[in-house]
Amino acid sequence: MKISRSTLTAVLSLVLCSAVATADDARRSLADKHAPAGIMGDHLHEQGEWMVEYRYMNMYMEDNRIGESRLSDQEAIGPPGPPPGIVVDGIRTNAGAAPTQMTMEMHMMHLMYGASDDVTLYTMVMLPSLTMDHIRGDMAGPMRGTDFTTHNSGFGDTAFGALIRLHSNDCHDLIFNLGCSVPTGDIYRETSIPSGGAVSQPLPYPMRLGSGTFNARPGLTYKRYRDWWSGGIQFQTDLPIGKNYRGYSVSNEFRLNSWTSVLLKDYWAVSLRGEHLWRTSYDGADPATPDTMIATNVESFRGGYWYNIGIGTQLNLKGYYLNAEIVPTIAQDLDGLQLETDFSVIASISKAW
Ligand SMILES: [Cu+2]
Repeated sequence: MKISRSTLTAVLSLVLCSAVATADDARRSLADKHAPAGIMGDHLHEQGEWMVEYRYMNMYMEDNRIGESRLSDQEAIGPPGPPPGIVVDGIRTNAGAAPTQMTMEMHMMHLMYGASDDVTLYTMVMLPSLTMDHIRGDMAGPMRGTDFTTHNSGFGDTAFGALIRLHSNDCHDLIFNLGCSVPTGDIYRETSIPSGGAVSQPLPYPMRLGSGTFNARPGLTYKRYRDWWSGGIQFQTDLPIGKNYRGYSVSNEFRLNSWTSVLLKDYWAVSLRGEHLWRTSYDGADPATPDTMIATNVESFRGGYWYNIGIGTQLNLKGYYLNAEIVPTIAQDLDGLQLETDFSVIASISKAW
């Protein structure tokens, strides 16, 4: 017996999507039409449709960790010298200062355009605003234990790409993200705050606005719609290509997300998301960032594993789409000595026409 492809697709749709009573376009226009706020690249637009979105994120980090164990601020600068600082994984560091707290704030402008029903183009401009608090270490002499704050803000790297439909039927979407970023963010600025004006030094790695490299950002998203709920799985990467002009490349990043959204009303949904995040260490080194000074200068102290939970809500009201999430970090295992992540908040407002 010969079964045509369309018959097979129809039978599969009936089996897999039996709970979907509504037509696909109508179902996809309800409050769970986008994935939770922390997810990008999960949806397409129809040909000729535009979407503009403003997205805000703030990540809060406080206290140092070695692996999974927390250190006090005094422990992070080591016992009073000599020799100054502390040794972690065979590397002497934090002799100048130790970070104690950081906020990574990001404003994002996101534009999407349906080039065809199967290909949506997007670009995202990012404006990070980074603030880090520190305490001074042994190299500060009598100033040991005093605190100072550094700040940096401006344009970050700019992301763009194409979202390509690999497969869809009434209740499934499979979307490939052919994404990349260009190095529009500055990676070298000096500050004289730590030494009180006598010597200026470059801001350490996490205080820099961009990666300095072109990055490939491929990703794959599977989404499924049922009558009163929807869910998805996404694998998304961020992979620097080569090294930047300062002689290093940032972490390879891999994110594996899964989420479920439940419709409370057609215009209101709630969501729960789990995220595994892996980052590798930096490659190479900026020669102007001595390891002994501070742990944020150490290339091998950038990687690790994080597990985050996203608790979110979505509102689709009068043509405006509101999407917000609070994202506590549940578990983390950090390479070397780093600030731990406590939680993030992510919120966005978008409109399509
Ligand atoms: Cu969109």
